Amino acid sequence: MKVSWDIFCNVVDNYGDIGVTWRLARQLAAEYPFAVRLWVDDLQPFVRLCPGAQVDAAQQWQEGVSVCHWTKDWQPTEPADVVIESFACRLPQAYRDAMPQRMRPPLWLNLDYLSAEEWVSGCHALPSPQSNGLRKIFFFPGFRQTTGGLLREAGLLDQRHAFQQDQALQRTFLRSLGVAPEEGARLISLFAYENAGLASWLTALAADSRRTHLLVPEGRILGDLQRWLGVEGLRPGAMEVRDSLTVHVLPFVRQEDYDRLLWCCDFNAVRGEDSFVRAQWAGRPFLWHIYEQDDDAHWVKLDAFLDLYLLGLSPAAAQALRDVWRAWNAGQDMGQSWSDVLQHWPEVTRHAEYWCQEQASRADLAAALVQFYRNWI
Ligand code: TRH
Repeated sequence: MKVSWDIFCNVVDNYGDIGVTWRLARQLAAEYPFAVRLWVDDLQPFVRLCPGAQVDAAQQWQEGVSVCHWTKDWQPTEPADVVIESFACRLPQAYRDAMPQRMRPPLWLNLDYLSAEEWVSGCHALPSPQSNGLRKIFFFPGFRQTTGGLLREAGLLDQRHAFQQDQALQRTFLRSLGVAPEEGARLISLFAYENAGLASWLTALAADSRRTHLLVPEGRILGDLQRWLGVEGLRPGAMEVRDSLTVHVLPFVRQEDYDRLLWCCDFNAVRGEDSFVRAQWAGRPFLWHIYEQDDDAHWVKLDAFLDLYLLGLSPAAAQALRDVWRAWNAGQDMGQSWSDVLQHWPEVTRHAEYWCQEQASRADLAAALVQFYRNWI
């Protein structure tokens, strides 16, 4: 009998909750002899990441994962050997009650949000007693040896490397998205929340001596983009040119193709949690639009990541990156900080690959979860 895993995902908003849990579920099913069920309470965003999926199926098989619609009228279900509630979502009461009834109660884990803050190391893998008599383990992804690591599929970096070496493959991929970049142009992808700083960045790119192609998957940033361009109703396939800047609006693509997009680009603007990690595996410099939290808690998270990420850069390059990231997240003028980053372009590009390799030298999140389970039984 295969070891069974249940992963619960409550979609709060955007794509991050399902993005992370779907990626984890797929990896566990593909790389280990496990039976994996993913319970999702909203299938709409799932279908965007996995376009072959059905939005109204109570249960469906996708890439070896049994994807189940988690509805309010919960039907009695035998709990799995390992139960993961993601981002502190609340398991159905009947399921919680059934967990201690199993002959061997499940390993119960809460998969937490990603943060580079130091306290994460101290809280990772700590148990907490629950009302059903079981203990729940708080499992934290992270960037340090003392955390649960980052999601990274087997062979991901080899695939990425092969793709980045193959110009023809990249051109074919970009053509499939309707993009044919000019020789020597800089490629930048842009995935972000609404951002008042965008206009100043676009102005700097348009005035640059080097051409830029800006590739923008449709999403929340389109309003700011339209305002700067002075157009309305931008749709995937739209292309606009302003001096040195060519803007392409792309469709929202499946998760694997989003990786390829990041791999093609010289610089990636990403957001949230999952695209933030994928940009790091792309080995290219990037800009993170962090998910805003109450009481400005996200600034602490942003600085904690920068403190780690910038280690090893020259003081001037580190300052340039810190300034551009802070300006972007404050929605402030990007002109000066972007021009400072351009001054250090070779160094920040080398550093992105160095950071990627350093992070990849640690166990990935799925491997860390599996090891934790094996130690626990
Ligand atoms: O969508 P997000 O803003 O999700 C956020 C964050 O996860 C945040 O931490 C969380 O608290 C909040 O949701 C509720 O950003 P994120 O995490 O990058 O997720 C986007 C997903 O969409 C990711 O898996 C990549 C994927 N994606 C595609 O598959 N195709 C695309 O074309 C694009 C642009 C993204």
